[in-house]
Parts: sequence; C-alpha cells; structure tokens
Amino acid sequence: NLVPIPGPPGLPLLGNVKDIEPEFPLGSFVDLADRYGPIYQLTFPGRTVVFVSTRALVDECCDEKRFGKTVGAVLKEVRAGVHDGLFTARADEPNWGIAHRVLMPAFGPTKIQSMFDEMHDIASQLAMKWARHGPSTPINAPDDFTRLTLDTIALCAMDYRFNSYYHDELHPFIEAMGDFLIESGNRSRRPPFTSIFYRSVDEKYNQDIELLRDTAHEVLRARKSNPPADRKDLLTAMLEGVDPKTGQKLSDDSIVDNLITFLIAGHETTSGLLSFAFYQLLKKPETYRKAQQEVDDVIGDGPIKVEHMSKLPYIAAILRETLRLSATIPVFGVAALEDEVIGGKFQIKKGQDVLLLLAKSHLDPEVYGETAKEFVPERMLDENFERLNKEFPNCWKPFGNGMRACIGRPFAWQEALLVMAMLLQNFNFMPDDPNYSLQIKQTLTIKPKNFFMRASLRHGLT
Ligand code: MNH
Repeated sequence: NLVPIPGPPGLPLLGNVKDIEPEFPLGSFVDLADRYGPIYQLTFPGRTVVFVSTRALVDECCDEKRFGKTVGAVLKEVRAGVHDGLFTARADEPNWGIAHRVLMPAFGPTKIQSMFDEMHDIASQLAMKWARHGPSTPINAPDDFTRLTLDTIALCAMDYRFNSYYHDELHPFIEAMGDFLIESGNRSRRPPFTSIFYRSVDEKYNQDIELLRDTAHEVLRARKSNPPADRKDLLTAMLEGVDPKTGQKLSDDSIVDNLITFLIAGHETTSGLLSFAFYQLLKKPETYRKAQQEVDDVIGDGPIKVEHMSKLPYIAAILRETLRLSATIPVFGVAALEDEVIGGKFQIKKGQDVLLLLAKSHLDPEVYGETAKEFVPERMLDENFERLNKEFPNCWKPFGNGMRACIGRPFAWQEALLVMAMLLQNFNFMPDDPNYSLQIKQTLTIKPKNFFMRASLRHGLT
C-alpha cells in the first residue's frame, strides 16, 4: 500500500520552476513543507526532487546502506569551477577517496590545536578593528566575520594572508565566489536550451571561475617558490601526502580544485554560524549574560589559550543551538542506492535525489517539543545533546552525514569557540537597530542580511 508523494502541480515543460523564489529558494522549500507536509516532490525540466523534513525521514535517508551523497543540481554546476574536488566529487570518482585519505590526517586533534596561534592572530585583528571603531560605529557583522573566516582558513591551511582587514572592499575572491555560487544556483533552475539568452551572464561566470582558479594558482605558486622549512599544513598534505591505499599523490589540477574547495567550504559556513550566534545573543540578554559569565569565569581577563577551548560548555551549546535553528548549509542531498520505501509508504526509486531539509527537520516537535522554534542553548549542553542524539538519531545534522560529512568540523569548532570567547571577553555588544528583524541571504549557504551591531570595549584589549 504505497502512497504517492504529494507536491504542487507544475506547468507543462517547466514543472515547478515557478514555485521557487530564485532569490531565496530555502524560503520556498520551507513554505512548501508547511503546505505539503513531511515529504513532497518537485519537478524541474529533466529531473524530480523529493524533499523530506522530519527527523524520522531524515534518519532513514542517513542510512548509508540505503542512501549516499548525491551531487545535486547546484553542486553539479559548482563542478564547473572545482570539478571533482572533495566537496563536489561523485561517489564513484577516485579523486574523492584519494583526497579524503590524504587530507583526513591534517584535521586530526593535534593538528587542529597546532593551528590555534594562527587562528588567534586573525581573531585579534578583528578585535583590534572593532576596538578602534568605537561604540558609535555600526559593524557589519557578517562582512567582518567573512573577513575573519576567509583569512583564518587561508592562513592556517596554506600560510597565505588575504589581509582582509586592511581593505575596505572584500577581497575580489569573495565577490567572485559569491557570484559564482549564486549563478551556479540560477543555472540549476534555468530551463534547457536558453543559453543563447545568457551570453553575458555566462561570460561573467567564466571570469569568476578564472579569478577563483588564478587565486588558487597564486597560492600554490607562492608555496612552491618559497617552501617553508618546518611547516606542515593542509597545503603540505596536498603537495606531499601519499594515499595509503593507491600510493597516488594529488595532481596539480586536483590541488587547485581542492584549494578553492577549502577556501569556499572553509569560510562561508563558519562566518554564517558566528553571525547567527551573535544575532541570537543580542535577542536573548539572559543567554548573552550567561555566555559572558562563562568566559569571565573560565578565562578571566588574561590571554585565551588552546586549553580553554574544551572548557566552554555553554558557548559550545550556543553554537550547536545556532546551527540547529540556522544550519548554514540548510539542505543536503542524498540518492537511493536501490529502490526504496521510506516512511513505510513512499516509494523512492534507485538514483532518486532526496533533499534533507534541515531548516525543517531541526524544528521537529517530536525531538524538540513545544519550544522547537525557540533559541534554548541549555538543551544542547553536553549531556542533553548526547541524550537527544541517542534517543533521536540524526536529529542534528548541520555537518552532513557519514563518510561525506564535513571534514572541517573540528577546525570550524575551534575557530568559532575562540572567536566567541575573545569577543565576549573584550566587548559589550548592542544591536545597531533594536528592531532589526532577521532577513536571510542565501548563496550555497545562508547568512543574516543587513545585520549590524555595535561594540564597546569592556576594558583594555587583552
Ligand atoms: Mn564543511 C562538507 C557543513 C565548516 C570543509 N560541510 C560539509 C557538509 C556540510 C558541511 C553539511 C556536507 C555537504 C553535503 O553532504 O553535500 N562545514 C559545514 C558547517 C561548517 C563547516 C556547518 C561550519 C560551521 N567545512 C567547514 C570548514 C571546512 C569545511 C571550516 C574546511 C576547513 N566541508 C568541508 C569539505 C567538505 C564539507 C571539504 C566535503 C567533505 C567530503 O565530501 O568528503
């Protein structure tokens, strides 16, 4: 007794193209989930996509014996810039396994801890900038966090300094990257056989890709022409690492693909996380006070050290709760490995793409009860977090799933903890506009739009 998957009726040829708001597809996905329920389906020229939005359905789709990562429509377009780099490689492409095995060790706990000083260097530049702004200058939080995370990944992973705080405009790489990702999304929704109308758009797209690749080549060239004596970072692993399984090394093309991949994947998501975290803190003074208290108790007004990072459970809970309500990658895609039935009655054919809608499944009342839509970091304190994940497997998936889960998670975590701690230690923050209501900008990831705050020093900078 199978039941058809519901969904909005579409137009001939175009299918459901018009049901998606191009500026903010996530909003449409969520609205459709509110209208059609836990599972629905959309049709686009040449393909059908199923969306699931409850914890239970997401859980079934996270079973790697039944489903595996799919390079969905948008990522397929992103491949025009980064090919089979780690993020965009298909399951059957050998370069994924090679890069995965060669690069995993670079994200081990000791390696991440050894990056602390460089993370601290960039975080201090941010604190210095905001201290000099003084309390009456509005701070564009998402922009400055983007400078922070881009400079951090480039310095830690490849010993390259974008020096974003020394420029008013964001680095051209960031603009090219944003436009490239947005256009990749647009292309994935463009009807076929219309490319003749998009000539100048295509030209710009190719120029953006060229800029991304030139930047990566420049990083690679700088390293090769001036190899550091005793530095072992991600780029070292890319250049020297040998895959234990195949004995292969990464080719130069694969290194460029992965450098861009890491510059993109390594900063967009974390800057969004920090921006949403501050948005939430400013809305909840009580939470803010507890977070600042934790920093004062654990670190005081002395220098922040790597040992402190494991001693900030409330800040960690704030970050988890932020990623629950605002997963900065709000959807990710899997495909069925064989013909499947999910939810006991919905048929999913082999190869069918299924999008896991975290923006809904993270609000599932089965898991989070009546306060599901509220920001309550206490539920994410270590013991509670463990209990939730045990009772409701796959209820919290901001870092993706299984073997294709985020390789940079420990990196992002240390960076975000450090930045939260340093900012709370040194500043009191205020919203610039107390009536700000959240708007979201979506590329491949999401960030708050037009979110400004003000910072006043609590004492001299530490
Ligand atoms: Mn990250 C994959 C979320 C920080 C590098 N990342 C993923 C996926 C999610 C994700 C979700 C899986 C996507 C999919 O299934 O299609 N990542 C995050 C979040 C943060 C984050 C929410 C911060 C917060 N990611 C980082 C950082 C780096 C990084 C920092 C690099 C230092 N992420 C990656 C790479 C992959 C990935 C590389 C692809 C891994 C793979 O497929 O093997």
